[in-house]
Amino acid sequence: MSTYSSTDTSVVHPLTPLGWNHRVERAFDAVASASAHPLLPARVASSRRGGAVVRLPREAAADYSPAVTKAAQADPSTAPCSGDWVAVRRSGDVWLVEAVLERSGSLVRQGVAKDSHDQVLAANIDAVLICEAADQGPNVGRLERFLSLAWASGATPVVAVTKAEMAGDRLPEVLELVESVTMGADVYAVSAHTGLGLEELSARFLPGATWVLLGTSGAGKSSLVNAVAGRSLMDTGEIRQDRRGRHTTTHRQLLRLPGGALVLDIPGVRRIDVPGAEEGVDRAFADVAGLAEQCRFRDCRHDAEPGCAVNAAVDEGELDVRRLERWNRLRREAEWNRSRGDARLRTERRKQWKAAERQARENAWRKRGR
Ligand SMILES: Nc1nc2c(ncn2[C@@H]2O[C@H](COP(=O)(O)OP(=O)(O)OP(=O)(O)O)[C@@H](O)[C@H]2O)c(=O)[nH]1
Ligand SMILES: [Mg+2]
Ligand SMILES: [Zn+2]
Repeated sequence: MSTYSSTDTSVVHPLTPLGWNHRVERAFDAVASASAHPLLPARVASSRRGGAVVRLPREAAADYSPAVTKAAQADPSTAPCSGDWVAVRRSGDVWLVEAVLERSGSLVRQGVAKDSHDQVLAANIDAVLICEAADQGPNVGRLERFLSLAWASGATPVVAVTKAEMAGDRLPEVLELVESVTMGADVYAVSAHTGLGLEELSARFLPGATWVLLGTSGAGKSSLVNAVAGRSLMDTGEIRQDRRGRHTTTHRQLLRLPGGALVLDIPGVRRIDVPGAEEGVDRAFADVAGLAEQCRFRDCRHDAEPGCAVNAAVDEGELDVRRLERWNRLRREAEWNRSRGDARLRTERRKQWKAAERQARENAWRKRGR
């Protein structure tokens, strides 16, 4: 049973300010019409193991239904996550998340745990704002990793070089370095302190679109959100001297900017492993991947094969050999993570198959016993 009819277009849906759209509406209607209970759509602001904070649009705490809990135990990446659209119902005094609606783009990193499940950082995102501070490098290897993740999400990556005022005269140099590894992604130099570049970047935050901020702790993500919003939506913090760093933002938040865009501010990430999707890596390294397509052999390893276009570009000084090495490393990592994922799937399937076998044997045994 759907409370909001999809045929009535005259009224603005109460969740429109939270990014509600036709795709989500269809997904919700499909779930709601198959449910025995009356369901409401809601968007997850933040989540933890046993429950989530959802917007209905008013904020409410919601527990997970047994089905959602069971699915999350089998595969943690299916658990409700910031940005998710869910179907909820009232059960006594509490809200229950009955289903997680199908996601569009989601930002996923490879889980570092042994079970190799992916970890969803943000769901249903349209764009990823990668924040890299101008005063600390910038670190091109890290940018390439973030970009690989962002491209794999299906959302549009945009790069913000934060704390730009701190680079002083070096800013053009910093930007040149950043732009040497950000193929296909727009780059903005911004400063939350001086306001530099904020107007240009803000123009990208279209109403109803969902952005997620990705960067290390202390990169200035929350400061940037506050500066764009013109008021303090998020706490910000000093950078600690110890390298491990404490996070100022400790849980994910879904915020609405004055212009109508939604922003997921998430805690800074230190370790970020690319998930098993080489496509993301190849999009981030479109220049190298494009060269690789011109190699004489389709399975060229770009070692010492004749007719290797990648090595030719290195020899001619057109491709930085370090970038080539980083591409190889990320591809190997993605390949490895995919194979781990495949192995896990195989193990799970074998378990399911064995359980089914056992069940069949028991059934047969019972029948014979009768
Ligand atoms: N000079 C300068 N400092 C900035 C700027 N933006 C942020 N900072 C400082 O950088 C530090 C970290 O900023 P936050 O916004 O808390 O960083 P964050 O990325 O949200 O960090 P986590 O929440 O831990 O992930 C704070 O001390 C800010 O004052 C800027 O544009 N210029
Ligand atoms: Mg923060
Ligand atoms: Zn080659």
